[in-house]
Amino acid sequence: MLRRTQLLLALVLLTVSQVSAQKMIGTETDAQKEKRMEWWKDDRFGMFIHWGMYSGAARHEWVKHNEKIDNAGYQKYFDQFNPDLFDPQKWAREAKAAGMKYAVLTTKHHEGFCLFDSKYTDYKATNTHAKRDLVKEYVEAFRAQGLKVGFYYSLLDWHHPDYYPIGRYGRAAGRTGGGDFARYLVFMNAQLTELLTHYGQIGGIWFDGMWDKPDADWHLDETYALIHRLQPGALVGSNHHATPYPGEDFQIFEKDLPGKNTAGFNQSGISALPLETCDTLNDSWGFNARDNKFKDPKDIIRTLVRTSGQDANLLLNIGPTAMGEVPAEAATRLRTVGAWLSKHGEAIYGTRGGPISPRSWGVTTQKDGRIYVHVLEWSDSAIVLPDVPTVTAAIDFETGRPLALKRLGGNMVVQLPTGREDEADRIVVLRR
Ligand code: FHN
Repeated sequence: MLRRTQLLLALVLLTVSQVSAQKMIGTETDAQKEKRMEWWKDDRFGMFIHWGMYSGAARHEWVKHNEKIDNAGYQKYFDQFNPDLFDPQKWAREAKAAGMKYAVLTTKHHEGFCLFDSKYTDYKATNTHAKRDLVKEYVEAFRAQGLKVGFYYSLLDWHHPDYYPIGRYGRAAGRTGGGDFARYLVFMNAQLTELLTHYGQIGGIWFDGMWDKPDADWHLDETYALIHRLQPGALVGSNHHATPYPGEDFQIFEKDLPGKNTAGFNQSGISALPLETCDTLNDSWGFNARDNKFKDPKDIIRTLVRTSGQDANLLLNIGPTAMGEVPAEAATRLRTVGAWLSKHGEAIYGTRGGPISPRSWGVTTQKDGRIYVHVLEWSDSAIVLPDVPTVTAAIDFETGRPLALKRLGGNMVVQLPTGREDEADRIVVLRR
């Protein structure tokens, strides 16, 4: 009864506030929007964290769907959830050491379990052995390391009875045969209000799961307006795999570089919005004890370089164990990337995509009148680049030594440092 009254009250408050919020979004100029997003574009690299009850199953975050587990069968992961070793400061230190500048944590994934103390559900960490608001601890720890915090929120919900009609996935996840989707949206907006009012300044909300019911009326304009009203600075992105909707601030590509679709998720081309690629260190997002397909650190660095060259961010995932530990395979990879960034970060942070469009051999980034040519796959001793007439000199990033630069029929032929062909990235700085 109390929960119903709370939801009704939330509905009234939301409706009133959405009207003024919608007006506000409409008045933001392009320049204001660019300013709002500047920190995020400058940061370039963030940590994605998939953590929930599924981490206890240790068989992929989709275990409830994959193994057709109903609510009763899934209850044991709730009962067992006891992250004794959860030390968000450790996570934050790992993120910082990796050179990441912001983070996005799954506050609620498709299973419906909330890591935060929401008054609109009992299905939350505070009711488990954890007995703590884990989102609060994450926020405090990451902020203390100077990292911006963001929240992932799954629109799709395999647990909530009002997520009805059920969508494409989790059909055997034990939901009832009825429910009120309008009430679900009120619940969702009420939870988002909690997330945006209880934890201080939030970098952004990262939605997922709309692809489960792409044709449902999600009233996105209302939800987005709500977010922008509660936190005008927060960014909104949704991983719906389609062309972005009004009110979204950036476009997300999953497990692929912007515009590519090798993994089968991305159904749309590149829009005019700022871009982000999200990717995994192995094949899974949530902790999966059977998934040992961890990527070569060099390839991870190259993905970061290629996203920067496309003027995009990289949100790189860790899937901590149910106890709260970052798997060692993930931690070592993060440290390798961090060590590389500590030397080469100048050519990544604060840059924008370079004047030469991405090529099979690599990409360019640019900042402060310098062009960084990132040579990723090329073994010859010189490279041919389209001429950028303002360029006056080429320099080896690593040693600061000049490299030969010749102009030839509308191209620049640039000498490459030799003997370093195996490195993740050879950077040539072009000075103007
Ligand atoms: O189903 C989810 C998946 O578990 C994970 O959260 C990723 C992250 O981009 N998004 C969904 C798949 O598109």
